[in-house]
Amino acid sequence: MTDQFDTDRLDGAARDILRCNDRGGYTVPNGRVYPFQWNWDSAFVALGFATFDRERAWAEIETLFRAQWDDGFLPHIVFWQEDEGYFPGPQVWGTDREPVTSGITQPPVAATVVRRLWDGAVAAGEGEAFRPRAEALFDKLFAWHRWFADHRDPEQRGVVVAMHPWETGRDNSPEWDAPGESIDVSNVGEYTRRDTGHLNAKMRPTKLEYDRYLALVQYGRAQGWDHAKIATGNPFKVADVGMSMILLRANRDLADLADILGCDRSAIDVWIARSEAGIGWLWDEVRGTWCSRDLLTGRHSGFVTSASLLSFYAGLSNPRKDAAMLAHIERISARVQFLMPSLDPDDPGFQMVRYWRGPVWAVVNWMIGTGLAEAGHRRWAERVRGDTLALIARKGFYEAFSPIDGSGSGGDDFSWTAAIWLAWST
Ligand code: 9WN
Repeated sequence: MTDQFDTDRLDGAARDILRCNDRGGYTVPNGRVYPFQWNWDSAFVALGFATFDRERAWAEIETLFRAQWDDGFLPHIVFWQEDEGYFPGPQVWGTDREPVTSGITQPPVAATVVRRLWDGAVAAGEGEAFRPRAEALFDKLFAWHRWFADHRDPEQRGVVVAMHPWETGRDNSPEWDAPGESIDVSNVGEYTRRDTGHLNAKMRPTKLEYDRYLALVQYGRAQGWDHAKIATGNPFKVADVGMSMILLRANRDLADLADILGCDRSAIDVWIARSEAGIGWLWDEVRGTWCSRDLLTGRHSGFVTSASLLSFYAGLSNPRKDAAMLAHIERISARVQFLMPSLDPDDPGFQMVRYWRGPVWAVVNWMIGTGLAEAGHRRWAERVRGDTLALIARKGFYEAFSPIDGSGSGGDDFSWTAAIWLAWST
């Protein structure tokens, strides 16, 4: 598949992007638009580094966990240095921590990545050298996953409840439109966005969406970023299908790591069992899809998004539901040139370049493709991988891509896109 591309040149370009965005132990997603360390970006970035610099790959995750809070919480942004280029910056978050961080988290892909880093070290005959680092990271990953169980599943349903659209990593997905209506934006006040100064506003969330993002930040700050209080009174509580599938997968990988390292896996098994028993709550029988569900109203979003297709990655297997999801892929594949659009192209709200309302994201494709391959759906797995590589080879290392014509959306020279290229092409 990769033979049709100038792989050597593109591998070199991808490595250059990671080196250029390296700020010394951590990597910024894009130097202009996102000048700090982001949580799930760093996890994916480590997959890229692992293809040419194992030491640097481990350091990426270790640096991220240096910002972990005492209760296990792992923030979505770490503000290691000042930079005026991004809003909202550290003063707006007001978490009053050292290092300065945001007060919300992001999809927990890190355990899955550490599991892969470990396998890579063992394959290279360096398992024993990396064992102490794997053990140290295991404890931190375990504490983060326990934090999810304690604070992001208030009804103990085996799902992950997002308290902010930014936590899901899919900021302006239409899944948050109806739940967002209950957020009072009347007191948000004036603010100046930076994203629309760097990028075409057509590719970004709207003013109303930003008002909601800011209102939720102000709410969390008013609670002193006490996550127990936030889980009780937050005006936005949505069981996110993406984070729920990702955490289930991450817990399976963490349990494997426990076995490998000789650690106790009993609590992890409880979390896995709870998810396996409860995640069916996110199946929308009417629409025939996995999707997010508002905890406050009980309503399913009803949207088919790229996150709906992470059930395979989560290791879920149900012949009827799997067949329904494969039928969605088949239908969608006839409507777009490049899989996997972040929103069903048959949805009236589909927009080919507006962020999480249409564009293809390499990192989500990596998870979808990995899951499909593991579940034995090789044809679709290869299609998703091939489309991802083709988009990058033809258009460049963009943040995201139009599924219709492949045009780049968002920032260029993007770290996680470079990382996925390396992880999938080599
Ligand atoms: C807010 C860094 C991040 C990604 C998210 C993506 C976008 C931030 C923003 O960029 O979100 O966290 O300001 O737009 O949606 O998934 O981690 O690349």
